[in-house]
Amino acid sequence: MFSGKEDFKEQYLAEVSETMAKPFGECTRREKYEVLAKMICSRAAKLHAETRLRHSTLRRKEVYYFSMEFLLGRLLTNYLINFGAEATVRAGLKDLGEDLDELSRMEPDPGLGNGGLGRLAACFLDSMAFEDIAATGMGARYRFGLFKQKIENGKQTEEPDPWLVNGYPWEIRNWDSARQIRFGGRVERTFENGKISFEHTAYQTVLAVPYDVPIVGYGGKTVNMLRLWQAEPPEEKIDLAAFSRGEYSEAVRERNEIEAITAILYPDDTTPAGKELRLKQEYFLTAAGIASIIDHYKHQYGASAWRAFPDRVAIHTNDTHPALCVPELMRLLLDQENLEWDDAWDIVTKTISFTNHTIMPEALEKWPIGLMQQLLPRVYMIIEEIDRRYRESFDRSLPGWQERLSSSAVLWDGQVRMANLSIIGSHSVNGVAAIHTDILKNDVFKAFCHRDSQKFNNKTNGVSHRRFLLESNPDLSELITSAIGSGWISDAGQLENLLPYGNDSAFLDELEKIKYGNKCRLASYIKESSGIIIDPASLFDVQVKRIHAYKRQLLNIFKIMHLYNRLKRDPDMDLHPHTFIFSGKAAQSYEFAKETVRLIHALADKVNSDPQVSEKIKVVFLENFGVSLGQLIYPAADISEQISTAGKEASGTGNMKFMFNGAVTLGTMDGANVEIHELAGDDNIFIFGLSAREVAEYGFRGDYHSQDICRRLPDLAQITDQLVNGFFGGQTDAFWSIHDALIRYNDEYFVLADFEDYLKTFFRAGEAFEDRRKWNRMSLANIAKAGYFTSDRTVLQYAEEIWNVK
Ligand code: GL9
Repeated sequence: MFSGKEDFKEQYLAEVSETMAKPFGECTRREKYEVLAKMICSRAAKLHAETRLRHSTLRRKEVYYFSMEFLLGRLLTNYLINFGAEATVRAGLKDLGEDLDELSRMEPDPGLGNGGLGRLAACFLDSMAFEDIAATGMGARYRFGLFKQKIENGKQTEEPDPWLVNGYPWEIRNWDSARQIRFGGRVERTFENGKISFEHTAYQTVLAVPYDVPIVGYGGKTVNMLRLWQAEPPEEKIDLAAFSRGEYSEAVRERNEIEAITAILYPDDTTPAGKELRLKQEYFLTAAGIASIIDHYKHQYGASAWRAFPDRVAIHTNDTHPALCVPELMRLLLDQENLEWDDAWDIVTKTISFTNHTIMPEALEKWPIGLMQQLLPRVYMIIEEIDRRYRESFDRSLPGWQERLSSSAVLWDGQVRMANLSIIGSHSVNGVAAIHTDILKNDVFKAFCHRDSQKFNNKTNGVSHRRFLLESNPDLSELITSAIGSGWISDAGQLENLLPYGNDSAFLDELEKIKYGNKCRLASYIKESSGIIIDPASLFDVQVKRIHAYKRQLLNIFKIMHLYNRLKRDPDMDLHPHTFIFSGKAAQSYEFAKETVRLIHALADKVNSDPQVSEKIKVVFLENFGVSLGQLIYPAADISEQISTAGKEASGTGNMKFMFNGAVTLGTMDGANVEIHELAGDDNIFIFGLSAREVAEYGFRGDYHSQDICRRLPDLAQITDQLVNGFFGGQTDAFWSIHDALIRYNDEYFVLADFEDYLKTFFRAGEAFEDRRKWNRMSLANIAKAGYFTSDRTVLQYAEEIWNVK
């Protein structure tokens, strides 16, 4: 990319004066960032053109990854690393009196997702480019990403995230590839020459304009694309008559209505949005993406080569949000390309595949039939026909068929069930960790599995170890490379070669020193951002993820309350100093989660301001969790808290990011923790709590009584009392909703049931930490075994076993 730092400086300075029209010295840091990013982006764009040409010459099968969420994180440093230009640029900038990390912080971190699901999609893009898979991401360009979290008086408040105010240097607006999307209107059947056709009239037209973001694979050879679609009104959409009457807002009403489609990301992932706008967003992405695929295909292979479509194109739907890919692809094949139903259906089901990401029942999307009919009349007709044919084909000879049919049909009880539509319309359905896939097969989607077990498969999640280790933890990466060479960067499995270093005390000391350095880095961020001073020599016990009842931040809080109570009774208690670090957003309308955030702050106030305990324990909540903050936190953790109720966390991916950075997991047998346990081995992880089976059995038997546990454990009773007895201030400050969830409503997530074992296991981990040698060896074992959790492995499995891409 640059022949050396002098070459870089020359090109960069020329670029600065050309685009900013002022000398380098007069530019703000943000401007300097912007020019650099634009420069890298245009090189990436050029390589994208080359990649496309190469892939199309080789007739590579193309993968389209549809996702309503992509959490890309910042791109500058990542792309410099991928182009092999980081050191050169860093050195050149230094000569110019600038610092790459400071410039990089000027980049907005686009919050186009809620959490794990969105970040997974971004990791997949990274790995697909690295593996030279011809892949395109299809997403939405929300003007406002996930809200910015601010804490005011100990409570979460939400502020808009206008990430685009200064423009986004990584995108290329591609107006000439815009599509027209239709909403509403009427559909009439007409007969002509013995053939039915469907005429759609009185609809509203929305323009879908793609913004393309280049996705640079490590090594810089493959550059793919993420297409973010933006909704825009067609130019003529302004009511001039209203305008001249002085009714300005009426004049632009429809424009605004259309722009609203991609104005904001839905912040709730597990509550049914129940919003017409959300359905519009989903169809908007789906229809724009499918139309562009069809056009590209026709351009490439002609307008009659449909039979070969599934051999050349794979469409993957990330959760049910893009489930309308199924009827939309049917619609185009039937109405536009004039295929017969059976042929079209064969193509659709061979092309589309589907990943389920959660078993939380409230996240299984459903839409009222009336809404679907009114908003998408033709698409609804197709869904109805899919449902009719599914019912017709259902085997009614086996006992219990009625129940199986009723749970698996698409239309039920006045609703369109999107998961069922996705499953029926796909050739592959996968879960995201072994235990999750088992639950899908044996429970949530049992009826389907009974019919067609072949369809179901597991693809355990992975994360980009290049972003979350190589980029986020440069010192550790250097140590690893000095020991085993740099092969691990492109083949994470090679991290296993670190295992012999478990007996090398110099190496282990170095590992500890690096962790300490990362903890210092986080400690200074904490001091700057919250004023709290923490001791980098203390054990960093970290839980960062969305705030949710099933993820049980509450269990962690109760553990800290327990420590507080004990230290008050016995200030000389033998306890290595601990810093408890939390970070995560609560969905805007999720009251319980917001109360949890308030509780963490109330506890932090109490603990940190009490000199009797604050020598031993500190509690910190870091505001506004996101990809960038995560990259600072994961490398600094000693303990990774993964304590969801068994059976509830589909996989988790934070657990993997911690593991790559040598944190030791304290967790339940849930999601991918099960596989972490298997790989790291019993000695290198701390497992506690009910198993998924035990949780489920309590459910069948109905014999869990949370109050019995409080009766048995006076310490725990004291803690639940403290939620409401004035411990945290007056009655207005009490945490009644949390107290009631546990005591009155019988603790749905088994917080109290798991408390005792959690605490015991926590103390075991603390003891292990005191033996530095032993701990460092555990940490190393985790790094060495983390290779399995690279998203490189995951996307290769998708490619081979689902997409059939060589
Ligand atoms: C999630 C699961 O809850 C996680 O366990 C899983 O690791 C990820 C990725 O597969 O998917 N499903 C889901 O709806 N979210 C997940 O994180 N939610 C968000 O992304 C907010």
